[in-house]
Amino acid sequence: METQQQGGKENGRMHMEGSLSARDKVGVQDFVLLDSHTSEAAFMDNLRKRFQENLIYTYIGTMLVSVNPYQELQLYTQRQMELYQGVNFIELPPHIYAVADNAYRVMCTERNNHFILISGESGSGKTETSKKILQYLAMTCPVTEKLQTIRDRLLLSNPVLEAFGNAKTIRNDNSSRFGKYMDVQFDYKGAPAGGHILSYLIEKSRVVHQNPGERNFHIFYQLLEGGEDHLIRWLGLERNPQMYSYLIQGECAKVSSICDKTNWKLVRRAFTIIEFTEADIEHLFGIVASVLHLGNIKYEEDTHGHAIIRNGSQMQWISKLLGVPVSILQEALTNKKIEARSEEVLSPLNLELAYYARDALAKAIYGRSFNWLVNKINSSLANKDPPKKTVIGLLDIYGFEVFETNSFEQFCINYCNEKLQQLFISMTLKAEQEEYEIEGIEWEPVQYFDNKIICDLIEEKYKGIIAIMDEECLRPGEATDLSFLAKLEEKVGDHPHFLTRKLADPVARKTIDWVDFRLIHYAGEVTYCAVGFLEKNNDLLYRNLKEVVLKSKNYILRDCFHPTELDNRRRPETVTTQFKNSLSSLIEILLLKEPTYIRCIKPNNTKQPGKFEDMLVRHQVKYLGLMEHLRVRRAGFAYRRKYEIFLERYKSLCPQTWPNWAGPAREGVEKLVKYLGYQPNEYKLGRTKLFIRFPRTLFATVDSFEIRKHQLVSKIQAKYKGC
Ligand code: AOV
Ligand code: MG
Repeated sequence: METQQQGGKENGRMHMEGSLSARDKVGVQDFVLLDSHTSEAAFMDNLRKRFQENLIYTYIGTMLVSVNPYQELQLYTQRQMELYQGVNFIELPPHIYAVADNAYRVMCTERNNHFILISGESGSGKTETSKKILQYLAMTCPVTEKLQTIRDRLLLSNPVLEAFGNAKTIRNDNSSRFGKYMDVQFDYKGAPAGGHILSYLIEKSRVVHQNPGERNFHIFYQLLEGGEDHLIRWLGLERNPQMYSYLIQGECAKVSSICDKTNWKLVRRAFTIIEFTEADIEHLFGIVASVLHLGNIKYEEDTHGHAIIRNGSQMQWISKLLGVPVSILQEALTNKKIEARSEEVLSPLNLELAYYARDALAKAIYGRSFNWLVNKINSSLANKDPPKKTVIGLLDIYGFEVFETNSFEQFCINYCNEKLQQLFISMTLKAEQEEYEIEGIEWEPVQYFDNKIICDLIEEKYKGIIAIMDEECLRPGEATDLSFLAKLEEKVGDHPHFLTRKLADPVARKTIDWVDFRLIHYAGEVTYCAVGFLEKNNDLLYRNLKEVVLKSKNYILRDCFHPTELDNRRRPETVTTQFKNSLSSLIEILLLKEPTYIRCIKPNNTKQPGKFEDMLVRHQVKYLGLMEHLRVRRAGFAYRRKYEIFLERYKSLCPQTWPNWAGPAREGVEKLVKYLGYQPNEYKLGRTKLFIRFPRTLFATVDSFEIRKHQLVSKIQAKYKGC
C-alpha cells in the first residue's frame, strides 16, 4: 500500500526528473540533483517538502539523510523488504533498506567487510534505524534451518540490551545510555551466521540518580510491572516503583509511550532464545533487585558520627540475593578498610561516605552485570564454524546531547560524537579530496570544518582535558573539582574551543555556580558542571566492597569481578582513559571496513509528528557537514574502483575484455566503460582507479543477478531439505 503511495509520489529518479510538478511537490530524492546545489535554502526546502509528504529519506549520493517522522509510517513492511532486495539502490525511493541492501550486495560480490555508521543527535532516530537495518538483514538474507536460531538471537539481542541499557531522558523516551557496535557475520552464501557486540561505557550514574523527567534503566520498571508473581516474591520486591528511591527521583516512573509490561514479555522471550537458564535469570535479577534494595537502605548516625544501618530488612534481601552473609555486608557498607603498614584497619564511615559507598556498590554491580549480559549474548551469537566470514558492522551510539546541567556523562557522550564526526570527516571529505589529488584528478577543493582540533583538546596526550583530569585523579585527597578547573584554565584556557569564567575571585570560587567550563563542540556550545568529574573518572569502589562481591555466591556477580582488582599496587585506568582507548580501537576496526553513512536529523524538540522546526534542522544540517558533503559529491565521482578489481568483476560485459584481457588493466577498463556507453565527461581514469560520476545500473545488474541467484538456490535447498 505504502509502496504504491511512495511510488506514486516518486517512482524512481527517472520519473522525478521527468515531472516538474511532482518535483515541486515532493522535492528530489537525491540532493545531488538539486539545481541550486550550493544553496542551503534549497537544501532546506527540499528536506522540508519531503518531510511534509512523509518522505523521510533523501540521498546525498550514496549517503542517506533521514528525518525522524515521530509517527509510524508503513515503510517497513514485509512487502517493502522484498521490494528492495537485490535492486540497485537508485531504482527505488531512498530507504534504509536500500543502503543496507547495497552494503550487503557489495559485501557478497567483493567479499569485503562493511560498516554502517548511524549518527545524529539524541532522539534523531539512530537506534530505530539500526534495529530496522538488522531486521532487514536478518529477514531478507537467505537462511538455512541451522542458522535460523542465530537469526532469532541476533534480532532478540536488541530488546534485552535496550531493557538494560536504555532509559527515558528529557530528549528521548528510549535513549541509548551505552554505545553499541554490532558485527553481523555472514557465511560465504551470504547467510547471517553469527554476530558480535562491543558495548561502550554505560551511564552507570543513572542507577542511583535521575534528573527531573527522566527514568532509571527500563528493566527496573519492566520487572516490577511485568515480572511473574513468584519471581517478584523471590526477589522480595513490591510492584509499585514509588517504593524505590532509585526509581523515583525523576518523578516519572510511568511513561505513556512505553508499555513496560509488553516489553518485559519480549525480554523474557529473548532470554529463552538466547539460552539463558532459569538460574541465569534468577541470579541476574537477584542483582537487579539488590540494586533496588540497596537504594532503600537508610543510614543513621550514632553518637560518634558514624553511619549505622538500623532497619535490616533490605540487608536480609541483599544478603540472600547476592549470597553474602549479612554481617559482612553490613560491615562493608559502613566501614572502609585501610592498609596501615602491613595491617588492615577498619575505619567507620560518616553518613556522606556511607551513602557514597552504597551508591558505588549499586553502580558497580549494575554496570558489571551489563557487561556480563553483553558477553553472554556474544557467546550465544558466536559462530563455531571456520572463520571465512564477512561482516556488516552497525554502529549505534548515544547521540550528542545538551541538558540544562551537563555532567561527566555528557562530556563522555559528546566526546564520543566528536570522534565519530572526525571519522566521518576523515573518511569522506578529507579522504575523498586527498584521493583525487593522489590519483591526479583535477579538483577544486571544498572547505570544511575539521573537528580534529576539538578531539585534540579533549584527548591529546599530556595536554588534553582527559590527561589533566587523570593527573588530578592521581592526587587523592588534594585535588578537588575546583583544582581541576583551575588546572584546565591554566593548561587549555587559551584554546579557541574552551571557555571558562575566570576563577580569579577566591570567594566566588566557593560558590557552585562557578564550577563550570564550556566547550565549543562541532555540534554546539555545551556548559559542563565540573562537580563530580574526578570522582566519576576514578570510579572508586572501596576495597572491602570488592571483597564482598568476590565472596558472593551469586555466580554472575562473582564472574564480574576479578581477584586481581584487590591488588593495591595495580592502579586501574581511569574511566575516561579506558573510554578513550576503546574508542580508538573502535576507530581502528572501522577504518578497515567499507563505510556507509546514515545521518539522522531530529525535526523538533517536542517529539511531535509533522513538525519541522527550521532553525533546529538547519543547525543540524550545518554541523553534520551535509552541505560540504553535497559539494564534494556533486563535483566528485560517486563510484570508484581499482582497475584490476573492476575489470575482473565486469569484463564479461564487453566482448573485447571477455574472457581475458591481456593488456594493462587500465586500458581494459577504458575499453569496457566506453563499450558500456559512458561519455568522456562521465568518468575519469586516475593513476590506479576508475572514477565514475554517476554510476548507472548497467554493471550493477550483474551483482543483483548473482545475489538473486544465491537466494533462489538457498530457498530451493531449504525447501528440499524440509521434504
Ligand atoms: P536515537 O537513538 O537517535 O536517540 P531513537 O532511534 O531512539 O533515537 O528515536 C527516538 C524516537 O523517535 C523513537 O523512540 C521513535 O518514537 C521515534 N522514531 C525514530 N525513528 C523513527 C521511524 N523511522 N519511524 C517512526 N518513529 C521513529 V539517543 O539513543 O537518545 O542518541 O541517545
Ligand atoms: Mg539510541
